[in-house]
This record gives sequence, C-alpha cells and structure tokens, in this order.
Amino acid sequence: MVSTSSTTTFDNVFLFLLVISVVLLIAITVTMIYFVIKYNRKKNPTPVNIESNLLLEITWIVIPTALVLAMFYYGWSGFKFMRTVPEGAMTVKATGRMWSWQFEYDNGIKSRELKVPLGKPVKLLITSQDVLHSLFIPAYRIKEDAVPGMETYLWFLPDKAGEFDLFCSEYCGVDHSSMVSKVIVTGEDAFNTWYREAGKKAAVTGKETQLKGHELVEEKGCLDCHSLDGSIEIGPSFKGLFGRRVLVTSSGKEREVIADENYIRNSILHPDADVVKGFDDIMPPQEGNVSEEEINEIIRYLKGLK
Ligand SMILES: [Cu+2]
Repeated sequence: MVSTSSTTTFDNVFLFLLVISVVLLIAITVTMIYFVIKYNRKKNPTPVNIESNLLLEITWIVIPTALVLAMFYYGWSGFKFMRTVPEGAMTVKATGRMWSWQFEYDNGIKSRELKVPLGKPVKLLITSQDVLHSLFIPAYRIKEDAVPGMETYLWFLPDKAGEFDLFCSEYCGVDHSSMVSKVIVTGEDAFNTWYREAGKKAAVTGKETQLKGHELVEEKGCLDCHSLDGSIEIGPSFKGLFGRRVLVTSSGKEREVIADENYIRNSILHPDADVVKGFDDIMPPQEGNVSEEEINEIIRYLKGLK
C-alpha cells in the first residue's frame, strides 16, 4: 500500500474495493438463487419456522465487519496519502474560470497548460474566479473542486513523461466541455529552461510594461467566449465591435447603444448592465480581475480589430 505514486496508491484501493464487491455480488446472488429453488412453495407447501443458528449469525457479523473495516483502512490510508503534501513540492496556483484554466508559477509565469518537471512532487493551490469548477487529471487519478473565494489543494508526483488530459469535472455552464487543458511532464532540464526563459518574460511584463492587446485578452480568458474573426461563440465577436451600434437589454428595456470606450469598460466590469440581444447574461463581472490600465489596453486593442 505504501507508494509514492498517486496512480498506484489509488488503483490499489480501487482494485481492493472492486474485488470485495465482485465476491459479495457473486456470493449473494448464488445464495439467493439457491434459496429460491430450495424453499420453493411447490416443494414446501407447509411453512416451517426455521430456528436460529448461532454459528451462522456470528459468521455473518464477523466477516462483513472485518471487510468494512479493511475497506475503511485502505480508503483512509489512500485519503491520508492524498492530503499529505511531501516537503519540497513545487507550488503552482490553478484558477478555474468560465471556461479555461490558468496556471501561475512562483516566478510570475501564467500559462494555460500545466507544465511540470518529471519526478518532482507538485502542489496545486486551486481556486475559481466565478463559479464552481473541478480540476481533474485522470492519468494521475486526482480531482479537487475549485471554489470561488476559497483555496483548495491537491498534489501529485509526475512519474511519467508526456502529455496528459486535464479536465473540468464540475458542470459549470454552456462551454464546460471545452474547459480542457494539458499536463505536460518533461525532464527536469527541459522544464528548468522553460521556467527560466518564460519567467524572464513574465518578470519584464510584470514590471516595466503590461501585456499587449492580444496577449491580454488571451490571458484574461476573454477569447474563451469572444472570437476575433467575427464568428459567433458564447458572446459577441470582438471583430469590428468598436464604434458599432449594438442592440442591448438594459434593466429589461431594449435600447441601441454605440460600442464606445465607456460601453466597453462597463461591459467588462458589469456585463449584466447591457446584455447584447441574442446572447445570454452569463458573463461574470470582471471587477478585481482587470486593472484600469488593462481595460484601456483592451479598448485600444479592440479599436484596431476592424
Ligand atoms: Cu469548469
């Protein structure tokens, strides 16, 4: 049972429960069929009172109790293993939002994919920007809820190199099914090179300049719902948006507005104020997620998308 790999640990618990369940299923079904035949009414027209059997009663108390306790023991040790993060684990912040994941590293890197080095334990600090999500990495058998306003965690040991699926496993709205990412496990050297290079870029962006238009709308997750090529997705396309007349519903009343600076600023901070006709009021308010400078940069960027 003692193992450093989450995969082996959880597979062992699963196998143990499965074997017990199958044995019980067969034992109960066989006994049931045997009783149906043996105590058939045609064969036994007169009912008789069956007296107690001490040995049998002790057996069916002792064996199931032992089984249930063994199941508890294995389940508990697996759970404890899952909740005990080894020392020296690399911490990565994971944020779920409608509808993408963002991973943030200690040196400021923000990535849409989870890149980790082979053989080094990783601790994920998980939260959500809007609704309930759940981070699920099937290859490592781990899953944890992402709850807005709260930090949850999980850890795993990337013990095989390669790319693995990362899903949201909590139904979180219309585009839930596209909330898919990857865990990319590479050798320590390759990881360190990426970490250093991408970190340098992140440090520069963080201090001297800010992210430029396209990078910004990508990082903030705008592009998860708004296209740049005019195609209709969850929300209106960004293409040709600036300066256009837009039909919106404001407090239940339909009206026409011009998509100017104020409209865009307001639509980012309070998306429910003017809901564009033909779309649902589902965008979460971005107050606190974008700074004033970032809003200005987004507006500047949208102006160019004619
Ligand atoms: Cu989700």
